[in-house]
Amino acid sequence: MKSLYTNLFPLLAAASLVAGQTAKLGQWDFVGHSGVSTMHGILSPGTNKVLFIERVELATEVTINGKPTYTVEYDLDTNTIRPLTTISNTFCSAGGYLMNGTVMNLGGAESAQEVNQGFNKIRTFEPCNDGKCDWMANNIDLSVLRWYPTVEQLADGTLFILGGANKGVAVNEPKTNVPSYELFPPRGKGGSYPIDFLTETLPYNLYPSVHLLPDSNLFIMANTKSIIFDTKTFTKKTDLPEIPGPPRHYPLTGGSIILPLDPANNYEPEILVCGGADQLTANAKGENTCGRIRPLSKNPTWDMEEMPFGRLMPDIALLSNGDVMILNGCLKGTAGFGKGTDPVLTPIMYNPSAKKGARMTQLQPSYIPRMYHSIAFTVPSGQLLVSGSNPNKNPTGEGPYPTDFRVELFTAPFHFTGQPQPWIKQAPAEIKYGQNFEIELVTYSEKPKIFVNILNSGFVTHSSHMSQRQIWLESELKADKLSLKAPPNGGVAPPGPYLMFVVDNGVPSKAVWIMLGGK
Ligand SMILES: *[C@@H]1O[C@H](CO)[C@@H](O)[C@H](O)[C@H]1NC(C)=O
Ligand SMILES: [Cu+2]
Repeated sequence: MKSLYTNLFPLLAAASLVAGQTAKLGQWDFVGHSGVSTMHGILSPGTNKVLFIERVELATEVTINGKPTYTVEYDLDTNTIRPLTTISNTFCSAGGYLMNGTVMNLGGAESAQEVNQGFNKIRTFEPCNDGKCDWMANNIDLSVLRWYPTVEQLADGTLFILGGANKGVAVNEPKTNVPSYELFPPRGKGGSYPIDFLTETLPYNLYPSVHLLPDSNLFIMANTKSIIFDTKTFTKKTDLPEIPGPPRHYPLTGGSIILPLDPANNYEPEILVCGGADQLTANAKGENTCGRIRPLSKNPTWDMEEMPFGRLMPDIALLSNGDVMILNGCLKGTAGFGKGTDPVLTPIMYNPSAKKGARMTQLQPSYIPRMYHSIAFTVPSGQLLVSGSNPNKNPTGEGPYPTDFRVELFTAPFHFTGQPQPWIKQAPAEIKYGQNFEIELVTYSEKPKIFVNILNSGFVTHSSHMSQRQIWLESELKADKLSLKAPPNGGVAPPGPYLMFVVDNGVPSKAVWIMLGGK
């Protein structure tokens, strides 16, 4: 069989050569095939499975009853795929969790290959462990067409759906711009409401950055501008200073993240924005700066730092120990089909609590270019899933950057200290805001030094990690029981499913799923 996979096998030998350096630099493992090109990815809550979603295109190898489909459930235990139904075209869509753990995927593109248009469609998925769940069409549509919108979960669990374009575009413009937001579930009469910020930030305002702040308001960024948006009145509250350097959004795509929130500093939020491209040409240079800002401080300013190299289309992912990985992407060009070159294979580990200048460490390079349409996020094992790359209009094994179906797991250096991982033996399935609760823990260290966090790995697409969030919990160790306190409210941690990791002397456990909610 002539398969898109045939170009991979010589590379496997190369992977094992690096084994000796794992302790210091981390380790890449090629674990399986994604079947579809992994343009979007999200964990299926309560399971060890991931949902991969691509766009409707030619030549996918995954079918249901002989018909191609464009989304699968990937099982991390067996590294196998289960084809799911394509309800409507998911091309450049967005998503997240409802507070009961239902997975939402919304927005998209025109009808193609006998699949309905998805611009204003909402698709839902109720997670399962029995192989019986599938995508379903939601009975309410979005109120307008949205391609490249962003979704962020609000403090009460509602999804805030922002922006996009009313058709696929290389660069957004006034006639394609959708400068509005809407909520899911809709409130009152529903509908979309205008937001001037998305007019002021043309043309670089697609997949805008949106991060929920602990005061329940939103940090919104597009192009070089950012604001705080009040979620009671749904109006702009404050303008923040402009980030130095080039625009940071599509097609000059950079990445952004809210750093882990910590009760030790009263959950003071910090936003980190890295990478992008310096101009809208094929010769554009990957931007090498990161900006970091405290949006709720008295005088918010962008504190700039340099990465060892530039990076367009970075994925910025939270790791199980609270460090941040900056990976994937390339050094030259812009986002879009065939528009990026010179892959950056070396990931950066960013330690948010280190001093400026000492935060970034270069890790083991991958051997797979992860260009346009690739993803990365932390999975229940505590490893980072890295997949995708399809800068081609349709999947192809040809060209400088063939469509890549290899799923990798990256195991970070902190797993190779020689100390066994702590083990969460027993934990509640659900916790309520402010609740004190206990978990049973097995640790192997002589002097346990325990920290616990909960993590939402987010809905990941196009360098955008929607609703990605990590919160440290107050904790106290008594014999083999660990006393913990749930986050105080939904501004700190919106209700819904989280992975909970215990970190002992820097070594994280595997995660258990926990539902956060209630009063
Ligand atoms: C989750 O909530 C949504 C919206 O309220 C609802 O439609 C869905 O049935 C719920 N799912 C479960 C499993 O309860
Ligand atoms: Cu795209």
